[in-house]
Amino acid sequence: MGSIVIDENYENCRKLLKDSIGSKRYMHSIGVSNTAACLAMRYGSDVKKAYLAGLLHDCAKGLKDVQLVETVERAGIEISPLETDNPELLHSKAGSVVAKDKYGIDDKDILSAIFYHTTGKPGMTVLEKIIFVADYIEPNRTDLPGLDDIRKTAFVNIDTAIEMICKNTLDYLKKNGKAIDRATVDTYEYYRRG
Ligand code: DGI
Ligand code: FE
Ligand code: FE
Repeated sequence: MGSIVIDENYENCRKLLKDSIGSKRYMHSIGVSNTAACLAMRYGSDVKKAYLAGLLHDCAKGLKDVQLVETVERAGIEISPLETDNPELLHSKAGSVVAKDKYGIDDKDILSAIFYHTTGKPGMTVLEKIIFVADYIEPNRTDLPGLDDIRKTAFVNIDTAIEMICKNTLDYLKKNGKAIDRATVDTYEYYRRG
């Protein structure tokens, strides 16, 4: 770990995060970190890593579109035409860069969980799955279809929960005429097959 995450309760990290993403998004991040820690207990993953990945998963959310593009480009990460048209999708990839550069996170598992948290991907690691699911089910989330059922399922079979989340997201994107990223479809297809 780098210099910013030096104190036990990540006080520096929390202050920096709250200042850059605002209190509402900060509360969401706290919800994701606690939920991720619980899922890590259930699935035998590192609880502290899950907590920290959850806390920082949206750390790039305060960046403007041009900054998201710039951050991702600077790190040499390829940007698809769909991402160019929908730069908000880049907050996960940019988040892994920000977590490393600004928050001093070197842990590859944490960085990849942040990187893939929006679309997911086929064959996710346990920590990647945990952050993907915790983001959707954390206690501050409301008004999502079937949320109670997804919350319960997350602690029974996390792959089934991923399938349910992807289905909801795809339905939402179609209903609202939004562009669908290949990765979002691939994640659904992979976890649907079980
Ligand atoms: O950052 P959060 O709001 O906490 O959650 P997130 O990172 O999962 O982002 C959720 C948003 O991402 C949600 O509004 C749907 C959107 N999203 C997910 N997959 C796709 C997508 N948006 C587009 N345009 N295309 C996708 O494939
Ligand atoms: Fe996000
Ligand atoms: Fe989030």
